[in-house]
Amino acid sequence: MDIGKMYINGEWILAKEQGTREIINPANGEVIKVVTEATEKDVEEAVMSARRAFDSGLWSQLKPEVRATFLLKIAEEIEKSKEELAQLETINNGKPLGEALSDVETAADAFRYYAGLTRTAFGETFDSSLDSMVVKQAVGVCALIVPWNFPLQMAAWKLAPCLAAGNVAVFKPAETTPLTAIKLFEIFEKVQLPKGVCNLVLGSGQAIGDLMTSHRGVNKISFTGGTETGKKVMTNALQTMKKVTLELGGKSPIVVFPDTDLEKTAEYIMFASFLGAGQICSAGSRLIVHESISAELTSILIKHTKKIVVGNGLDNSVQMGPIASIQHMNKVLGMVEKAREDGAILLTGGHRITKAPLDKGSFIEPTIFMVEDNDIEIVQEEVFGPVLVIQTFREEEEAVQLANSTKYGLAGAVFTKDFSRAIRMSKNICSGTVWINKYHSVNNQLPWGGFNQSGFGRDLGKDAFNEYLETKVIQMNLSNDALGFYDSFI
Ligand code: TXE
Repeated sequence: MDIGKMYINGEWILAKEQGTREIINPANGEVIKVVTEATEKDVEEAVMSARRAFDSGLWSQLKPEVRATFLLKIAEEIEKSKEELAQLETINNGKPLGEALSDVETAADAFRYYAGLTRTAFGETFDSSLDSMVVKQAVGVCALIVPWNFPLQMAAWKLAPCLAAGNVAVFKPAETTPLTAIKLFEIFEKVQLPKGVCNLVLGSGQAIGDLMTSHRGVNKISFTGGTETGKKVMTNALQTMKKVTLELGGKSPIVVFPDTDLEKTAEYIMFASFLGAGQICSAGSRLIVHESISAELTSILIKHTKKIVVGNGLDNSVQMGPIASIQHMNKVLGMVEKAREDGAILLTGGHRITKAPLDKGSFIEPTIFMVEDNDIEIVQEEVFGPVLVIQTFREEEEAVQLANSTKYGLAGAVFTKDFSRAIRMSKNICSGTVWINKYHSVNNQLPWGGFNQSGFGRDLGKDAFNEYLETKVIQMNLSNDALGFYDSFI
């Protein structure tokens, strides 16, 4: 088996210390690839390669339309490799093929969208009395770190705006899901992205994350991952005052009022909670439902949740894949166990699936709890698995209070036919996105990120593009007059 390599300074290389890692298919536990595993020496080389590329201006000084052409070619190549990329994502992350295909389309669209924005890094000019201009320019070397739940899509969400704005990158996928990133870098090579502009390092966050986020040669960090890791990233970045974008965990509420169609709403709730086996930062993991409809909605949810087809994502009939790794499955099962100890009432699911052939993979039943105590771990902490907790409310104010009662603030949803209430609730829920009568719709044009401990800064939209730009003021002296400040010159 060929060892998967890193891409540094336009060359495919093995890690200097020859470490390797087995990449596992979470649907059956099989080794699908062995990849090289970086140490800090490799990160040093990658940052230096990026630094040289940025300082030479070979990318930042290209005309925007030329940079845009590269991005458009990348989008085209992603689309040409759509099937292969989706298959890789499914065998590496476990998500059903249909979800993987949609991720690939979103990734291609991100490169296309930011190709358009490349030409819009507008500054300002001020009238003759000021003789000044404000210009926008690339920030420099960006360390981009992504997790394992949307390996390709998040790579695109970070690399596309980074490159569009004229920056260069050192990119690290999650150590367990590097396969689509390797393929993406093959595309970069194919479209002849200049050497050193995008560098790929493969390795564990614990081993190389600290250097990536503290290196003096790095100017900006964009990180998506867990809140605790985000805090470490921020602490590291502090020493050299890097610009930081953090997209972290969530515990998103779904508030349901009695005036909704319960069957339709139930389907959205299941989609919110169980898409990606719940391993989505914006997963709707807390259902806050009006007490008058709680029993009926709960019984619809239980009935349909039991019918979710769980299995290998390569099988077209499958609706929910495995948990992305054994380690993470054990973490999720531990939280389920703790929830029971804490008094949450298990309504359905709650176990690892041990029936062959799923016993070889890391599969968990879609799980629903009813809870009364708002302070227990299963309500307050991100599970990042297919686990929904149900709480009830009487008054709208109580629903808002419950919705805003965790440390997170990434997303939320409200289901009601009352327009005024929908808007009022949207304004009152403290999160970066609020969906009304829908869930999980994300578009590359719309900024994506969180309030509170879900992070700060934004991926996507013009906001992300701007985060990869510095603002510079240039003031000009167009006269020949002397300054006249020191008497001795007069
Ligand atoms: O995340 P980590 P883990 C949440 C989710 C999950 C928890 C832990 O609740 O249960 O985080 O998951 C890299 N410096 N989310 O441990 O460690 C790591 O290599 C720099 C939500 O997998 O945050 C990977 O590339 N980087 C989240 C990336 O961080 C470091 C998605 C994410 O891994 C690092 C994933 C360090 N010191 C988990 N340590 C979301 N927002 O979608 C690790 N990494």
